[in-house]
Amino acid sequence: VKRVIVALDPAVEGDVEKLLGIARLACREGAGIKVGLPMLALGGSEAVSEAARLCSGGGLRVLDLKLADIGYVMRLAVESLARGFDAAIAHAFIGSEGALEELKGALEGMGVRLVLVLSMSHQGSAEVIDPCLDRLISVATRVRPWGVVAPATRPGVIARVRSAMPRTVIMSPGVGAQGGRPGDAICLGGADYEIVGRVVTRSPDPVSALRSVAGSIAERCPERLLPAST
Ligand code: BMP
Repeated sequence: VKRVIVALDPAVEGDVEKLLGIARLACREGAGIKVGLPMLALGGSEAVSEAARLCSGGGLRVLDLKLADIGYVMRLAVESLARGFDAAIAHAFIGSEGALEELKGALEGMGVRLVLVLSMSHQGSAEVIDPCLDRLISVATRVRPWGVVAPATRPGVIARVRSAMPRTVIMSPGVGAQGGRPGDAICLGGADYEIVGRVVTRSPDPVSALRSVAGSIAERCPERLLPAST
C-alpha cells in the first residue's frame, strides 16, 4: 500500500511545469498529490486543474486551500477549484454550523471528500492550536470528515487523534524539511499517509527521493503497509 503524498508547492513561476511533471510520478509511485495556494498563485487555476488531471489514472488528489471562512464563501471557492480532486482541506476550528456543515454538503455534491486540519506541524500550533485539540476533535466527530490532518513533527498528537477517531484517514505533513523522520507519523502515531514536499520536489532526483522516503517507512513498520491495516 502506498503511503506517501507529495505536496506540490512551486517557489517561483518556473517551478510550475517541473512540479506538474512530478505529479505523475507522485501518483504512479506514491499515494498521490497535494496542491495548494503556491500552485494557485504561481500557476493559476489551470495549473491546479492540470495537476489533478495528470493524476486521473490513480492516486489521491488533495486540494489544500486550508479553508477557514463562512460556509457560503467556502462553497464559492470549491465550486470551481475542487473539480477533479478527491478531497479538499479545511480548518476544523471554524466549527460546524454555518461553516463546515455547508462546505461538506457542497463537496459531497461534487464527489469530493472533506479533510479537516486538527493540528499543524509548526511550533505555533503546539502553543495555540493543540491546547484546543479535544475541542477540535469534537468538531470533527460531529462533522464526520473523511480525513484529518495531524503533524508528523508531533507523533503524540497523531496518536491522540487516532485513538479518538479510529476509522478516520489521518494525513501527516512535516516530514523531512520540517524535521519529522519518515515513518514517525505512520509507525509511531498511527497515521495513514505522510505528506512530503521539499524533500521530493527540491531533490535533484525526485524519483529516488520519493522511493527513499517510502522505503524508510516500509523498513520501520512493514506491518502498517499491509492492505488490512487501513
Ligand atoms: P514540506 O514537506 O516541504 O515541509 O511541505 C509540507 C506541506 O504540508 C506543505 O504543502 C504545507 O502546506 C503542508 N502542511 C504543513 O506543512 N503543516 C501542516 O500542519 C499542514 C499542512 O498542510
